[in-house]
Amino acid sequence: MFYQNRKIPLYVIASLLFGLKTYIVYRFIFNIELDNAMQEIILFINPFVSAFLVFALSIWFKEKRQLKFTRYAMLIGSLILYFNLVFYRNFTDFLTIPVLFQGSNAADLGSSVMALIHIPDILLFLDVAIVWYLSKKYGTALSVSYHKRNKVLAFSLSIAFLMGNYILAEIERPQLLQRTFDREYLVKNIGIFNYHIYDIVQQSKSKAQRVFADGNELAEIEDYINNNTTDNSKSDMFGIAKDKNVIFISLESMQSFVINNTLHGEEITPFLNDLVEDSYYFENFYHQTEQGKTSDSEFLVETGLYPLPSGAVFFTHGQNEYNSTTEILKNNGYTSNVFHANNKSFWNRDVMYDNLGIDKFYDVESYDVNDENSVGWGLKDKPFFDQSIKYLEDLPEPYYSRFITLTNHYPFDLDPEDATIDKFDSNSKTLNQYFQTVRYTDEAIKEFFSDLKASGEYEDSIIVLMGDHYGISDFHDKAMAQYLDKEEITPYDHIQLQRVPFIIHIPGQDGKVMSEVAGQIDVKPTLTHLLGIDDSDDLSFGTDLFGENRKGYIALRDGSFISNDYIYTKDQCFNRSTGELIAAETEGITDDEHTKQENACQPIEEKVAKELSYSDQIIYGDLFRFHDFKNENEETNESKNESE
Ligand code: GP9
Ligand code: MN
Repeated sequence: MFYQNRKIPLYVIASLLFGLKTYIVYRFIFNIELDNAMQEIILFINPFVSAFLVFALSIWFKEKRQLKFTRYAMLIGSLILYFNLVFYRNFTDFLTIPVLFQGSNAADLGSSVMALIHIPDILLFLDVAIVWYLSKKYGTALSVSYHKRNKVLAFSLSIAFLMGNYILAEIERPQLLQRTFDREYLVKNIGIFNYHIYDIVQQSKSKAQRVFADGNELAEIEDYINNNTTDNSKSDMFGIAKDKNVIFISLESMQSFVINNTLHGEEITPFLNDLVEDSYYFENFYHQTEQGKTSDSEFLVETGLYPLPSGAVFFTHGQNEYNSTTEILKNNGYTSNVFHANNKSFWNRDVMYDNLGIDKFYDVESYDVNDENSVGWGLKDKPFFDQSIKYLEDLPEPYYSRFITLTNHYPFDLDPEDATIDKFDSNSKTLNQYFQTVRYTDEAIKEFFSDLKASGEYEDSIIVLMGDHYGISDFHDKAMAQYLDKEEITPYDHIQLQRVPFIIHIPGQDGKVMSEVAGQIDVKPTLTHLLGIDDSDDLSFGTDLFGENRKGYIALRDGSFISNDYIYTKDQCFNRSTGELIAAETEGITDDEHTKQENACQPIEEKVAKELSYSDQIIYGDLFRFHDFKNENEETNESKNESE
């Protein structure tokens, strides 16, 4: 018989069958988006890599056990895949440990689970049946008894395949594991099984930190916040926008250097330049995001806490207790929603938005997206706003609605017919194109403003615009220096380039240019202040931008800071207005220089480090579950208690 003469071991058969099945499920049942050939290749490779990794382990067992191991691994693997499939049919998302064990998602699924199971699904267990049958029929003829050397070889081979897969994935999506963009990306690149392992490791890490916290840490943090970052004074702006709708526009990758600036003698952002004339425009406003990019900026706005030094807090701590801007506004009569034409699981938004109390997320499903109206990351900003208006008009007022734009996203691709300014000419294609997509977004906002006016939404609203994070990284410093007409981009310039626009437009008011040092951490108290909401019991690290008693510095997530007088980064302390280096904190500096440095940056540097670590402690320990916020809504408390 074929098997007796030329044995194809069961673990190889299992790897091939299971790999093929997984691929078919990825490719034809999950709706995984593939943008290029590389992604196709990775998606094809990874099911076989994962399957081989598991089934090749069987060779370490005795011959009989090998078969048993293979059969059960096959069955368990198929069940995991199938559970994901059933979950996916309902939520277009993959299972995560928190979703599995707590929260409302799993409960929602319970009631509809029968509808999600289809009869032909039985075919997905065909390979299990085949392997089961073969192993029963041919028995140990299908097992192998390798020498130790060969076992090690097979194992090394499976690890080498895994590494190869990972390297390809890293090329395709740098920092895949650190940034944890999206579950779909992870599944697409490393496969569903490795994704589950990754998820388990991540969750256990944060669970352990949470378990050891008991809330005692909060007293000290509260003290710090009350003494340093709470400003109970009320400026004459307090309540100026009471009960108005809040339309908050997150400007993808928009940096301040494009505002009131020109390229080829033309304004880059003509509409925003006009808008800042009759708005409060904060020209020294810094983004404070890290790896979580857009989601980090949302986190800052919603919580007034700092995002984490690595990973995206939306992912790692999406189930924590927060006292969100949304919840505070909702307790003051607001409804809340987010408009963003991307898939809802990106940055774990679906889970996090629920947790923050957002009523409705108008994700990509709410939009008509086709080849003509999309570019790069998806729906272009103009049709995005255009299609959003109808939803906005129907919302119960007052509403707090956040819009997240997308076109001005790396790599800043744009259809030629949408480009209304010529590219820049430098060695950086990225920067060259950036000006065009920035201009496109500027035009989209202009159209949105006229639609808001035409639909009558404008009058009853305040419109807040904020850049989410930088768009042009250090990698393009040479081209950036060329554009800014500088010899080079120094560490001081680098910090100054982290400024993003922050514009508060209150219809009927003049506004003015505000020069104070400000950051995304300040958005929450500023908003509640304008809306006349008392948030004196909130625990967050920002201060009202119109208030008198500001903190006097803005901390960036890497410990750099901008104070009224200094800019500190990479162990260097600069004079903020001149950019002159005060003293480098290196060994061998003279005593005199050292004293200068100590008097200048060091006290703030210590404060910043302390503040960042307090914020991290709150998140890692999920400390707000030990605290009662006045504004907290009862429903959130109840559902939280259930899931404890
Ligand atoms: C994705 C969009 C862009 O939904 O917000 O994310 P980013 O890469 O900028 O964080
Ligand atoms: Mn972004």
